[in-house]
Amino acid sequence: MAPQPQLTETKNWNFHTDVEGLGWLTINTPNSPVNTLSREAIMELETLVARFEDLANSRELVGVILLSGKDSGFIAGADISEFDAMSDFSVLPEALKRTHALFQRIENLKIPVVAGIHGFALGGGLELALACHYRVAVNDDKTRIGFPEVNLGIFPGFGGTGRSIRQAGPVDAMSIMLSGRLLRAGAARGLGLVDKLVRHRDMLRWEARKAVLQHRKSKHAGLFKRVMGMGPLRGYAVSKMQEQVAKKARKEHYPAPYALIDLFEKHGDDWQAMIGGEIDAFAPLMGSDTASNLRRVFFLSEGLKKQGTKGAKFARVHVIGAGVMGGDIAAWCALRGMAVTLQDLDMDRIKPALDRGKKLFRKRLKKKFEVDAAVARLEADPAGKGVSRADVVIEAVVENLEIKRKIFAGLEDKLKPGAILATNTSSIELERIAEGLKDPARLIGLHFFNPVAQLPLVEIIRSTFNNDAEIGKGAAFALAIGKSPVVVKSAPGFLVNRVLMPYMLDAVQRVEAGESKELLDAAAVAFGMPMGPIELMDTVGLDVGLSVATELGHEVPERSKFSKLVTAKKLGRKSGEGFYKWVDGKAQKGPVPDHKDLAELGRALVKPLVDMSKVVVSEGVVANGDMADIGVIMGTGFAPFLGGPLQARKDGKA
Ligand code: 3H9
Repeated sequence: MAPQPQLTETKNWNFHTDVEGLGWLTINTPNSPVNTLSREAIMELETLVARFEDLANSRELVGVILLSGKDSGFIAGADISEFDAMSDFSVLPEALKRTHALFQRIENLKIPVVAGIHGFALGGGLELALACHYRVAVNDDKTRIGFPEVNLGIFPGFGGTGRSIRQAGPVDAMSIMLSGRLLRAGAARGLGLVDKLVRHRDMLRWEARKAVLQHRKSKHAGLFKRVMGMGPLRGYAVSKMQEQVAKKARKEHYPAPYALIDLFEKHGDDWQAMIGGEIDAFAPLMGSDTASNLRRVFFLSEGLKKQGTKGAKFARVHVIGAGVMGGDIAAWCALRGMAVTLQDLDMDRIKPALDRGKKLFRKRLKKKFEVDAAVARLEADPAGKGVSRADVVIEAVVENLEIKRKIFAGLEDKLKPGAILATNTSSIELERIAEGLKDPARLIGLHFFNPVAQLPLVEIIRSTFNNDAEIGKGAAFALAIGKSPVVVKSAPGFLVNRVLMPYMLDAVQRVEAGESKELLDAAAVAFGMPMGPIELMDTVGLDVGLSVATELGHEVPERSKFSKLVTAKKLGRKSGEGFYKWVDGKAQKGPVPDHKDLAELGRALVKPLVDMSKVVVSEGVVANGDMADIGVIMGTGFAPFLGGPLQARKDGKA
């Protein structure tokens, strides 16, 4: 009897067979821009897999091809919005066991199951793909493969720990899981996570079909890689991993990578035992405050992406001022694909910025032709010809009201209709700059942070003249260049400088009163800050710190050490000496004196920052506490595992 055509549709899946007896399984999560493995999707898949088992037994199915029904990508992982319910320990182990069993049944199917990957295959999505027998992926700019779980305070929980080790070997698999870094398809192929590459998405079905018909199996689960997990080598690998992880995160703040290393130490020689061990090690992580706060940070940063005028397009940017900020903003925009003109008084002033741009391109772009294209996109423009063609004009000259006003007066008539007009001022009220314009509503603030390439935040400064339209466009532009926008009222110090300054000044005063700067910096780091306040002041520059402090109304006595250092041009990192001496970009620190409770001292140190975060919310500088939390995390690096200063205060942690 000829096989009967099959068609099953559930909320998340579509399954049909074709005349060759191939089963096409497509995932399409309803009401979501990305596919996720929700509990519902997993339960539906259980029913489908039972069907595959029956059809395979009756030889009505030759193989199954798993694809995504969405352009956005393959599968973005388990559904993170369900995790709060899953952090209930009593349900979690059962849920994990059930998914483990399901993935094992897929692996045990007698017929080949092939995953066709385009776009994002992350976390649980990659784990499902790894339970298939063969993986084909599109080798383009959009495909990204990896395990971002550590960023959520957990590690892979659907069998990904063991299966990635089986495919890629322990060293590479652990490195991917511990770092959360995402791979391009070519790199994933190199490691064995992917078996075959195709150039375009429309070749995916064809290649996957071939793989099923030829009964191809992944060749990567080789003996060599299994051996690498064994014996004394593993002990060495474990100590190296611990060393690497310790450089980035403390165990008490981010337990997940440490728990994953422990799991590897116990079971790294047996990928199946590793999968089995996942369940017990996973549950406490999922229920931890760290994981809950990191989920909060994830959804808050997702929320930032929702801002901005939809469909706004930006192709050309003109930056005025080729100093550190202007030059680096211009280079960043060119890196992110914009055609940029950079204006300053003469070529001598522009050239260093172009050179820094080249360095950035070489660091961030892999291929020579990409670097060359970025270099070509960043153009010196001493005559300012780019203004009339630009979609965005950003002024980043010295903090001097008269000079800024003069520049803007000359710009207004030359601008393209609808172009954004912005200043990168960090201290001058926007209204005072805008006053001189024919249309003051046009000027917004786009406040970038130094170093531009490293800090994700851009404060979108709103003056009393602005309408939602200008602010929406500003936010859309920040997103277009890969930055995270937070809208902030034009008020002295905006958000980030306003909360940072009392924190840094309090630490400076403690040093002046005789406390050890090394101790204070170590205490802040023990609390969870990326850098201590004194090292930060040296990094920002003491002159900059002093001028922002003065603008914000803080009194810094002339006889203070701080003022004296500025007068003596000991400005911190950039001059080679500030509170610390600096050699090759590193603060030369003395030993940290003993202290009974570093973390407690750290809490006391960040208190002024936390208190000021509350004040800025009550003054309406940012829309609400969530915005303050995510803005402060992105602008200062404030301990993400605490969920932001206000969340930490609510939880009694700060
Ligand atoms: C995991 O898999 C654990 C397992 O090992 C074990 C579990 C027990 N869940 O960012 P976008 C939403 S952990 C729920 O604007 P993009 C997102 O919130 C998971 N929702 O698109 C947004 O919603 P809305 C490991 C998710 O193109 C919308 O989709 N995976 C999820 O800029 C669009 O997102 C990750 O950590 C999810 N997994 O970036 C990946 N993913 O429209 C997390 C996305 O309502 N996701 N949403 O605001 C990402 O990194 C990015 O979303 C992605 C796309 C790179 C995929």
